[in-house]
Amino acid sequence: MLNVVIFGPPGAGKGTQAALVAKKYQLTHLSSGDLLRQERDNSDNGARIRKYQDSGQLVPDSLVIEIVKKAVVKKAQKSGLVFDGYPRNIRQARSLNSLFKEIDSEIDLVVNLKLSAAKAAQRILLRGQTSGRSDDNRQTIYSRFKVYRAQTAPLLEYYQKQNRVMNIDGSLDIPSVFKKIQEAISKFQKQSSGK
Ligand code: B4P
Repeated sequence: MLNVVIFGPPGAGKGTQAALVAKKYQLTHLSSGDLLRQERDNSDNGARIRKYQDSGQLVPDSLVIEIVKKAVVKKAQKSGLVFDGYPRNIRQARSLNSLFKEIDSEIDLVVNLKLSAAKAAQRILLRGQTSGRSDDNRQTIYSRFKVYRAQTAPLLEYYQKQNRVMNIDGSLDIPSVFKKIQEAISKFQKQSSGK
């Protein structure tokens, strides 16, 4: 069993790396951004979710926490989970912690992808040319960064206190970042098998 959180600012490569980790280690990939986009298209909460995503603000915890909880309970498998974009504030982290306690498991590793705002913005604008995502534009990127700094980045301290954070240079190319993540997972697995 392995449960990993891929952490980092918007555009750091969370979605890209979470998909690679899920495939390699046979984990279930849970992206709160994707779950919210699906919910937006299929539920009465659609207009509310769209309003927050399009402005780069966090969708209210009352909605996100429930949606993620359902997905965790439904998808929790023996092999584990890889989270991308979740948790994004301290309330979500605490709720995830309690949920994992309920299923007698825990977050093993938080992979922090480090990337400058300038590089991340470049990537997001590039993706915006083809993604069709209404939040991949210059104006929204600015809000997404502001929200990241104010609400999400402080979570690192929460996980650092638990000794779970591995910092990785997210500015490298995709295979190089993935290689470093595999090294971090391997180190964690060796440490925990030696306990
Ligand atoms: P997300 O969908 O999570 O969007 P994001 O933070 O921008 O990350 P994303 O996964 O898209 O980008 P990535 O770094 O993979 O969130 C969107 C919105 O949903 C939020 O603003 C918020 O409103 C809401 N939301 C989501 N989760 C929430 C939560 N928990 N609570 C409340 N609200 C929530 O990749 C970016 C680009 O870089 C890609 O095009 C990729 O191809 C490219 N790339 C990746 N790695 C690269 C590399 N090494 N080199 C070059 N390019 C690379």
